[in-house]
Amino acid sequence: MCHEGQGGKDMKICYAALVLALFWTSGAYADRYVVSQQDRQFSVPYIAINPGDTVDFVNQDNVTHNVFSNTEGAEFNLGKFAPSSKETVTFNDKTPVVDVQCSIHPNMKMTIFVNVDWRRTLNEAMLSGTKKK
Ligand SMILES: [Cu+2]
Repeated sequence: MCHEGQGGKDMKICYAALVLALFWTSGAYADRYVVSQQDRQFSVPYIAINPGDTVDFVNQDNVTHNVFSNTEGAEFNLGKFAPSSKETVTFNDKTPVVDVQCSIHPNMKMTIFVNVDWRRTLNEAMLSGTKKK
C-alpha cells in the first residue's frame, strides 16, 4: 500500500491514511440503527448496540406516537411524535439495559441493550437458580 520511493511527503500522507483506516476498522466509529413505529408497535422488540451508537426513531404510522425512556441514566423523551417524525438518540455506556416506551400506547415497548456482557448475564441468570446465598 505505502510504497517506498514516493518521496517523504507522499509517505506521510500514505501512513496517515493507514492510521485512519485502522482507526475506522477498530470500531472507533459509531453505528446507526433505525427503530420505527409501525402498526402501533415498535419495529423490533429489542436491539443490541455499542456505547456511542445512535438510534433513529421514525414514526411510520399515520397516528401520533411518543418515544421515551425512564431508565435511570438513559432518560429521554421525544414528546409528541407526529407521523413521519424522525429523531436520533445516542446511547452511552452507563446504562446497559434501556427500556423504551410510548406514553400514548402503553403496550408499545422495546428494549435497547447497550454493550451487554452476554456470557456474564447468562451465567448469572443460570447460577441464580442453583446458587446458595
Ligand atoms: Cu404509540
